[in-house]
Amino acid sequence: KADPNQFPLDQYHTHDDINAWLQSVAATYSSFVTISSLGKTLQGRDMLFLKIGTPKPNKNALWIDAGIHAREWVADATALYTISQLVNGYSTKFKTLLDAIDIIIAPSVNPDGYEYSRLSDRNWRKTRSGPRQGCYGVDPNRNWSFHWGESGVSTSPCSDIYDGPSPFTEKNCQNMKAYLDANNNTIKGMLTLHSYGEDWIYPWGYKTHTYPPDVNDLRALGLQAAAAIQAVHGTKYVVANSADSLYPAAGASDDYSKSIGIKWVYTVELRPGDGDTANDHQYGFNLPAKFIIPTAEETFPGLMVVANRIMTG
Ligand code: ING
Ligand code: ZN
Repeated sequence: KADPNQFPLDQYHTHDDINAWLQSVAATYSSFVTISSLGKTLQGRDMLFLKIGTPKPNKNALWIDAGIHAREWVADATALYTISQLVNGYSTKFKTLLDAIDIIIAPSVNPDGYEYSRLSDRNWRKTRSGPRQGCYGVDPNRNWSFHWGESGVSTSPCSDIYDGPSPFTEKNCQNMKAYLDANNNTIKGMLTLHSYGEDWIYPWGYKTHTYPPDVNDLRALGLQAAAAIQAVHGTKYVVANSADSLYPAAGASDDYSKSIGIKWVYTVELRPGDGDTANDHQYGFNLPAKFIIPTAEETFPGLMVVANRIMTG
C-alpha cells in the first residue's frame, strides 16, 4: 500500500493520482476515515470523497468541496492539504473535534473539466457536456435550481457562465445535490473552495441586498474565519455577500445549500498570488505550485473556525 504521507502536497496532481491518494488515505486511516463516491461524471470519472471522524451515529458534519470550477486548481490542492492535516492530527489536536463532528471532503467535484484544464485548455472553467451550438460545457456554479437563471448567467452554450438548458443538467451537480439533499439533517456547514479573490462570501448570491434571515450569524462567523486566515501569513480576506460585493449570480451551489437548510454556508475564494496585498503578484487561476502550501496553510484555520462552530452547536 502506498504511504499517503509520501504524496507531494506542494504539487498539482492528475485526477487519477488524486483518487489513488484518497484511497491510500482511507486504507491507512481506516479506523476513522471512510471513502465513498458521490457518483460518476459524464465522462465516467469517479467523484470520491472522504468522511473523516470517529465513527458514531447521528453526528453533525461539515461539508467541504473544491474544484467545481476546472481551472481553480489551488482549491483542489487546498482540499488535499486539509485532508492531510486532519488525518495526521486526528489523535492529537483534532481529537475532540473529530470525536464530535465529521468532516466530509470532496476535493475535486468537476474532474472532467479539471482534466480538460490540465491537458487541453488551462483556462477551462465549465463541465464538458455537449456540444450545444458547437460549444461544450455548462458552468456548474450556475446549474443549481435555486432561482436558476435569474442573474449573472448566460443562455449561450458558448459562454463561460452558461447556466445549462435547465437546472441540474450536469452530472457532477446532480451527484453533489443528491448527497447534500440526503444528508441535510446532519450537514450543518457547507464550504465550497474556489479561486481567486481572497473573499469569504455568504448568501444570497442571486440578488443584491437580499439575505438569509441569519445573515448576521453568517457575517460574524465569516469575520472570525477571515481573522484566523490573516493570522497565518497576513493575507486579508474580504467578508461579504456575494451579490453585493462580487456580482449577482444565480444557480450557485452555496445558495442551493442554504436553501435546503444548511446553516453555515460560504464560498471561499482563495489567493491569486503571494498573499502580500500591498505588492501582490496576480497569477490569477494559474497560481504557481510554490504557493499551494502557503495558501492551504492560511485557509485551513479559516475552515476550522466553521468546524469548531458546528462542534459547539
Ligand atoms: N467565483 C464565483 C463564481 O461562480 C460566486 C463567485 C460565488 C458567484 C457564489 C455566485 C455565488 O463566479 C469564481 N471564481 O468562480
Ligand atoms: Zn470558481
